[in-house]
Amino acid sequence: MFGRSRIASGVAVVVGVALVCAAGGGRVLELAAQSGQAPPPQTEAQAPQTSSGPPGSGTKFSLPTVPSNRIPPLPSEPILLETIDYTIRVVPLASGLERPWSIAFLPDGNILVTEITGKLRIVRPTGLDPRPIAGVPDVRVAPYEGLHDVVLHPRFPENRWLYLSYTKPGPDGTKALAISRGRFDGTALTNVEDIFVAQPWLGPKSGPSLGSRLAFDRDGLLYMAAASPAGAWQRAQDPNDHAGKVLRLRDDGSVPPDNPFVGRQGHRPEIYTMGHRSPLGLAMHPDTGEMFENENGPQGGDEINVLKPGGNYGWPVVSEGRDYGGRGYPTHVSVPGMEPPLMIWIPAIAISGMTFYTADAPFPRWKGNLFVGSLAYAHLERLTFNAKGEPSARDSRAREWLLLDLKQRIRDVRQGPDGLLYVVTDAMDGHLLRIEPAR
Ligand SMILES: [Ca+2]
Repeated sequence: MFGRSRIASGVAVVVGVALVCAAGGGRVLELAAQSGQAPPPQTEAQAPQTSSGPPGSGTKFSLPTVPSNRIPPLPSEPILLETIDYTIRVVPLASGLERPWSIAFLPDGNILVTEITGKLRIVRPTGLDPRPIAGVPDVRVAPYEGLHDVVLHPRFPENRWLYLSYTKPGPDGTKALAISRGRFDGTALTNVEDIFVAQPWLGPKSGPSLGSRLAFDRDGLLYMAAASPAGAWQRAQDPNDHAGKVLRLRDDGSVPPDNPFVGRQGHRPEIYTMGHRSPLGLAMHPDTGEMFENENGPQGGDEINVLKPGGNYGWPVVSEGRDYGGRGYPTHVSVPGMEPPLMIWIPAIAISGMTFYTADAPFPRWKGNLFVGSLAYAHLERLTFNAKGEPSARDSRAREWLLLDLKQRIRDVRQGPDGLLYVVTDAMDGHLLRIEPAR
C-alpha cells in the first residue's frame, strides 16, 4: 500500500512518499548532531504569508512553510552521505544567503546566486562576496515575489548578456513578472533593460504569482515559465494573458515567428504552452531538446510536464491534487485536450528547481537522470528513465531521495561545468552546497 509506484496511461505516480524516502534516502555517516524531526509535509502554496517590506529593510518575511527554528543548522565542514551509487561529500560553499533562489555558473569559475529578497550575489573561490552585484532592477519583495531566476546567454563569453526574471513593481501597488537583461562585467550589470513584461499587470489586491523560471533551448530561444496569480487561477486558461503560461522568446524578447499562437486572434504570441499553476523548474532534455517543466499542485499533484507547442496542461480545469477545501478536480485524462503530466507526486513534495545530469564524470551512473528539489520534504530527488524515455517507477533504485538527512528545503539544483551538482537551500540563512564524490 505504501511506497507503491505505478505507471498508468503514461503517467508515473508516486504514493506513500514517506516510505519511498526510507527506501532511497542516504545514510548519515558524519552528521550525528542532526536528529530533529523532518519538516511537516506542506506545499509551497500552503504557506502562511507574513509581512513584507522594501529591499534593504532587514528581515522581509519569515520562511513560508517551515519555521526557521525547525531547520537545523548546517555544519561548516563537508558532510559525507551514502547514496545508492556513490558516497558523496556535500561541501558548504557559502552561507548567509538570504533565501537563495537560483544558481548560474560563470566561465571564470565564479557562481551567481539570486536571493528572492532582491539581490544578485557572487560566490568566488574565496567564498561569498559581501558586495551584491550592482545594476539589478528594483524588484517587488513579498512572499513568492522578488528576484527569481538568473541565466547566462548561450554566447555569454562573447556578449556578456545576463538574464533575470523577477516581480516588477508598478504604480499603486501593481506588479508584473518580467525579464531583465544586462551586460555583466564581473562586478556590475550595465545596459539593463526589460526585454519582456507580462501582460496584463496584476492589480494591487492580486495574490502573488508563485514564481518564474528561465531556460534557453539548443536553438538559443529563451523560455519563461510564469506562474498563475494565486486566487485568479483561471487566468492560466486565458490565451490573452501571460499568467500561468510558458513563454518562448528570442534573446531580445521578440516573438519567434514559429510560436504556436502567432497570428491567432485573442492569443498572446509569446505563449508556448498554457494551463500552468506554479512552475518552479524548467530544464531542457539533453538528447531530445524537449523542455521539461515542473509545477506545484494545489494539495497533492505536483507535476513534471514535457512541453508540446500549443499544449494545454490543464490548470485549473484539471489536476491530480485537491484544493484546500478538500474538493477534487477532474483528472487530466478525463477532459479532452488536456496534456497529462509525465509524472506526479501524491502527496506533493513541493517540487522546486530541476536539472538533467549530463556529464560523463564524476557521476557516470547518474548520466541522463533528472534531479528535482523538494521544499516540503526537504530533499533532492533523483529520477531515472527507461530506454523509451518513460519514467522508471517500479524499481526502488529508480527514485532516490538524497540529502534527506540535512533536513533542508532545497530550492534549486544545477549541474556545474565541472560535472558536480550544486544546490541552494531555502532559508533566511541559506546555503550554496556542492555535491562531489567522496574519494
Ligand atoms: Ca497539469
